[in-house]
Amino acid sequence: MKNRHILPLATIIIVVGGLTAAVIFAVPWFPTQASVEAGRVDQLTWFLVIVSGVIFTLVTSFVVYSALAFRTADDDESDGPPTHGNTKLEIVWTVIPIILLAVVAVWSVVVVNRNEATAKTQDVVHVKAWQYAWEFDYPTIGVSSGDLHVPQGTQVRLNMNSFDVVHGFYVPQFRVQMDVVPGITTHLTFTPNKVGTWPVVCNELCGEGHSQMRARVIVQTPADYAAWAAQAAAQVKTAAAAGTPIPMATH
Ligand SMILES: [Cu+2]
Repeated sequence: MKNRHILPLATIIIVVGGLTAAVIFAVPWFPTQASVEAGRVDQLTWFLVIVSGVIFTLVTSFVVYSALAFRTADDDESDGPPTHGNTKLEIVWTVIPIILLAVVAVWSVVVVNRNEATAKTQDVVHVKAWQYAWEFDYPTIGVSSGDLHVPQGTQVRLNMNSFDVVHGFYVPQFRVQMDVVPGITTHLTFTPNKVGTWPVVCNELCGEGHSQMRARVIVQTPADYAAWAAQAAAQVKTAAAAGTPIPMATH
């Protein structure tokens, strides 16, 4: 590359790179990380975003600079010089994406394997989905709830069934999602690591009430969770003894 191109091109790269970095880093793109899985997913996502930002900066800068620096005069009708590619350049822009894609592929497999690994202790919850609601059943204590209560620090396994169409169980703060499909049982595991209340969102367009198909996941300390479970189980027992309908657990 000729020396006279270096300074203006470098200036454009710095300006475009600065703007790109500002958009990437100044905007809080991701919601809170509230599960062990979220950290792994976000690391991979950040890698993809930053690599994309670098490539975007280089391509945009070269295009902008070329359009400015190699513009012909308005009355120049002559053909450009004949060129037959540039083998070195083509090898570079083929090999670098191959390496990047290989890294992303291997990294993705590692993240999925670690996120789906079964822990020694799991809390199992049955999830029922229909147009347009969620229900969470706790088989060990015989309780049903409209909110998903889970203890902090224990892996949760969801066994999920749909009674009508395909729904999508998604908690943005956990960065995990799984379709809930009629006729089969699908599974999802996650380990909440932050106490708080997060939205459960249906993330599969399932009908006109799709956007209303929301619930809450309530992550509690193990002690608070045990207290909730005991209280909810007691309510069910009392109702069964009195012959009244079994209540949904309250929060
Ligand atoms: Cu749905």
